[in-house]
Amino acid sequence: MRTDSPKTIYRKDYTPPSYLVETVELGFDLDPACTIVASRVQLRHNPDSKSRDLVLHGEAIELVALRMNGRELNPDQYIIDNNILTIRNAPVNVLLEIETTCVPMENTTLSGLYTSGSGFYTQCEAEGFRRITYFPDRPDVMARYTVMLRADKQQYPVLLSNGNLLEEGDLGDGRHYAKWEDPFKKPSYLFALVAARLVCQEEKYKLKSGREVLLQVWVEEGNLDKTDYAMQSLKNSIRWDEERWGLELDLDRFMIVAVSDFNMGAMENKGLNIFNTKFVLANPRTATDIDYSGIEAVVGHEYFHNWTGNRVTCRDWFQLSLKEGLTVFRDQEFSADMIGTDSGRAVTRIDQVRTLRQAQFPEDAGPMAHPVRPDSFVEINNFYTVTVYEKGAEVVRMYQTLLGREGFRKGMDLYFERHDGQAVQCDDFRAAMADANERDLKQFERWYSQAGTPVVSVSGHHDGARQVYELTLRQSCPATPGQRDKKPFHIPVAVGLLGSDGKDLPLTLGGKALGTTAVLELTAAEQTFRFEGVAHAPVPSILRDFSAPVVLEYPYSDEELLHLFRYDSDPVNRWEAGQRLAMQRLLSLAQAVLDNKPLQLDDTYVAALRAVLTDKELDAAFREQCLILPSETIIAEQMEVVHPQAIHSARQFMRHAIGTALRAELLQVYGDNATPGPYSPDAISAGKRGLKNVALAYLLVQPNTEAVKLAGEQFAAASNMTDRAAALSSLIHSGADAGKQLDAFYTDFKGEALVVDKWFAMQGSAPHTNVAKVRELMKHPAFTLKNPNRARSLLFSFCNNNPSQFHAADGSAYEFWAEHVIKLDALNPQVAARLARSMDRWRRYAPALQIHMRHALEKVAAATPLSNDVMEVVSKALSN
Ligand code: B3K
Ligand code: ZN
Repeated sequence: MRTDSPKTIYRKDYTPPSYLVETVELGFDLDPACTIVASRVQLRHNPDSKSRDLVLHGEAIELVALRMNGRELNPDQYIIDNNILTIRNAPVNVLLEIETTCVPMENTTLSGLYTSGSGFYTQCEAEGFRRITYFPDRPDVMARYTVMLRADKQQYPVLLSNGNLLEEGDLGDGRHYAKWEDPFKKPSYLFALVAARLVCQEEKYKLKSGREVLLQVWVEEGNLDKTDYAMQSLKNSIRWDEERWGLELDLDRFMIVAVSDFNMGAMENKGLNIFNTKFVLANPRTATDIDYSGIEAVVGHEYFHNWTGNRVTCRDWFQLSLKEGLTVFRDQEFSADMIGTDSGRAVTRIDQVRTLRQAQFPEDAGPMAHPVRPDSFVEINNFYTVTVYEKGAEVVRMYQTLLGREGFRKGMDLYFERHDGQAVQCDDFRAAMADANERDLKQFERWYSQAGTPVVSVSGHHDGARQVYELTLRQSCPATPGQRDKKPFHIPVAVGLLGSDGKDLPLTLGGKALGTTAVLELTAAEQTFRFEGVAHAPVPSILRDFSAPVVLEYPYSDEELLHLFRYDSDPVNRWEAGQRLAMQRLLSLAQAVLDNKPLQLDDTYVAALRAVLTDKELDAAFREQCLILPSETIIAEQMEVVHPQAIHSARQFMRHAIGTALRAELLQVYGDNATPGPYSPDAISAGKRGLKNVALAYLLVQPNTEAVKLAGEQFAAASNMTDRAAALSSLIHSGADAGKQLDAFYTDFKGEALVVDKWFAMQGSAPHTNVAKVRELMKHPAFTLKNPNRARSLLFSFCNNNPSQFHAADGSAYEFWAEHVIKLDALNPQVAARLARSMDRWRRYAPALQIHMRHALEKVAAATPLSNDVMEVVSKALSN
């Protein structure tokens, strides 16, 4: 909690650490009420630093003893101020022996050492290690760790830490010990320990080199029937990293531990990944297709960090995207390669585009906008954002688009060759890419330094006489907080041209044949590209595969979009044409709602959708994507002034009109895409379930006997969670009376926390759930604010995924938001600050709503005490 006013940290103020750590020996006497931590740290003065002040961080811990080079230090020989312990003018070589205590059972922040259920767990990224012991807790201090754990044997039979187990045994007094050593030097944020009553699925696995490694997935008793998919995903990740990047697992043992109280998805601690149960536990009865693909992605992500993050780490937290953007890109490629088909790959890409538009573009246009490599922060935990992660991944993807797959691989190889074992910067990655390919990537740096989503406006001109088709591209980027004027970006724009028969034209630029997709490099504010040998005016397919994270403007006519929607050989742009057609209609419908005009949907659009829906040549998963309309949030981003109820009515009207007009086809598709037999999470089966369930949702936009019956039958007969949850969700979202099913679902699954989360989430996001209903649900015995997954399941679902109720005209939901941001903050500032972000875009709403929103924001800003985390978010929202 804040004691003085929050301090802003600037990237430009970086200075090297004054002391480097060679070795760390940690001893833990684990007790929930008072854990004793003894630390022996061997330090050496850093020749790159002028300062001889030895600086250690420490937070929420009690200092019991401090010895330097064998001598006890008196309180007048060091200063503790604002969580920083400084020993002035220390000698060149220092051996520190530090004894501290902490109270894991009272640590509700879930940062540092905490208890969950009956076990101990740690989370040290970004700055949690300082909540365990005094230490230079910064990522550019890398050291070798040895860890001794001591705990009651009955209660904590399993004692784990990073690296290899050296020895274990009894201590004689009912306690036991385990000693671990990590052979690799690492920054403190990668330290981890677990002490708990757990069981594991384990397996010996042979690497390509022939070396055998031990893989373990640790869970609480009773969950061993839900670890197969995580284990399989881990093995796939290991294999893929070897095959695609030549990167081998460097340890003899690799462990995953699942814990139910966790602030985010998972954590890549060296050799001991700690996971939110949500991204480990799955069986067909409890997990949906989306859960399965989430597990694959997150297991992959954390495993891939072993090289991109752990072996090569970040110099400082401003460089966070160096590891996160790159590792998200790697997990995206992994998931796409696991599906293996081009259209499956396209579906994963469509999902990524949707995430960018749903969350990253709004962030880039709001008060928390920041460059992929931020220049300042108050609380680093607020910068684990969609910009650093997902836009960061887009930036990495653009290197690959510009350099080609081979060129990109050369850059990766050089990056590891140069920087293995180091803590480096985003610039070092860019330099490796440039040097390995002998390319000038200077201008590309702006993707790291400039915030905001660039807009690329394109116009086309066909000259029949000269058989030339000209594309003129102009770029601009809106102002963001602290950055008014932006310089041009280096933007890869992949382009194809479609003839009137729908086929791709061969492309020639400056006499050079370029196949059917050309990557144009837009580097100036305006550039014109002349395609030669184009006899007839084509339809341009621009930004294929979403080749850059930009907003594309092109004055497409309906006819052109229908042409692309029908023929584009690039599936992402084919989908995109459908989204544009839908968006135009959604925006005019929303306007019609506001103007009190009758609502209508044209047959042309419905016919185009029908053609895709019934095209059996297309993968089910792709058809599903084409059927999903832009979300209410994405529509809101297109409007000058946001009226959430009008958007909701427009979208519901359109869904209902589609459901009615295509009833017969939807029923047919519903029947055709059943997946009888044992459940399999593979992409084809998941695609079928996805299409079938989106068809069901269209048939059930409003309650009607036939569809209610269909959903009821699906719910009762479902042999897997995907179908069961989809049926229940369709019922609830339609406003049908689903009381019976809701009760049955709860009764069946009340012992499965992750399923109970779904039960809350479905209700929180249903458009009939108002704030009164949410308050009532919070009284349910299964609800608690203390567990982040549970808090997110209801509160975040309501505040982020139920816009028509969250923005109720009387402002009652904003009051509710303020109340719970404050309540959560007292427990867990990181989770509270995430909820605080729900109000980011408040200035775009209708004036009457803005008044209530400002009031709610001011209420939070005035609360005392208030964490730096929440303070930073709300003060940025309120400032101009
Ligand atoms: N590196 C962690 C995130 C830590 C978040 C700290 N607030 C998970 C990941 O990105 O893999
Ligand atoms: Zn990560």
